Amino acid sequence: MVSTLRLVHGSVVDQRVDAIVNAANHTLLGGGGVDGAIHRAAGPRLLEECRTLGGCATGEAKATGAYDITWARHVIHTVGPVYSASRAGQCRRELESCYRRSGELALGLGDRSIAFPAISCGVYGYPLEEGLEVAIKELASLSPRFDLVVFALFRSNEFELAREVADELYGTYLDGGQVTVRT
Ligand code: AR6
Repeated sequence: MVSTLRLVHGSVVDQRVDAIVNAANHTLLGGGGVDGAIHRAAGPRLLEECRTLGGCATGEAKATGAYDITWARHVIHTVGPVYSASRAGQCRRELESCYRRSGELALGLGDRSIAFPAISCGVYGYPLEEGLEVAIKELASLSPRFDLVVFALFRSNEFELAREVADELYGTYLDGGQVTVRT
């Protein structure tokens, strides 16, 4: 298939897309990591809207405006699993669901481009290689339905490992520091 998934070394907040996905927590009231960065960039009106949403379950997603992230139309807040080896299968299904539900929500709102962080791969402790593999498989299957899907890897080790995983799964080519995956 000719659709592409772009892997980028950088913050999801800096991607010029319609929908920016946030790796949030159940409260949707902000936190550290990428959640903190998105709230800082979007400004206090984001928190005001989040307060009206009544939280979010693991594996689900909810949409808000993007406010001071002026080029974006929506922030899609999703809650990844807190990793536990004794519930590994359930964690994987929940992580898959985060990517799928976020993508479907954005499509339903008319967004044509979307950028994702590596959900659960930071504070929530998902094993990095498997977390990236789940992400890349889910994003590759979403990509034909968007004009652009970006997977933004914030840390160097995440970006390098994501390139390797994408290369193994689909084959990749380097394009100005970005990796394009043909699915
Ligand atoms: N800017 C952009 N990306 C970042 C930043 C940043 N400042 N910091 C981390 N990342 P994480 P999780 C990347 O921990 O594991 C929050 O407190 C990071 O490298 O943000 O899903 C929430 O409120 C990784 O690729 O999210 C929750 O309580 C990705 O963002 C909890 O953390 C996800 O790492 C969620 O944990």
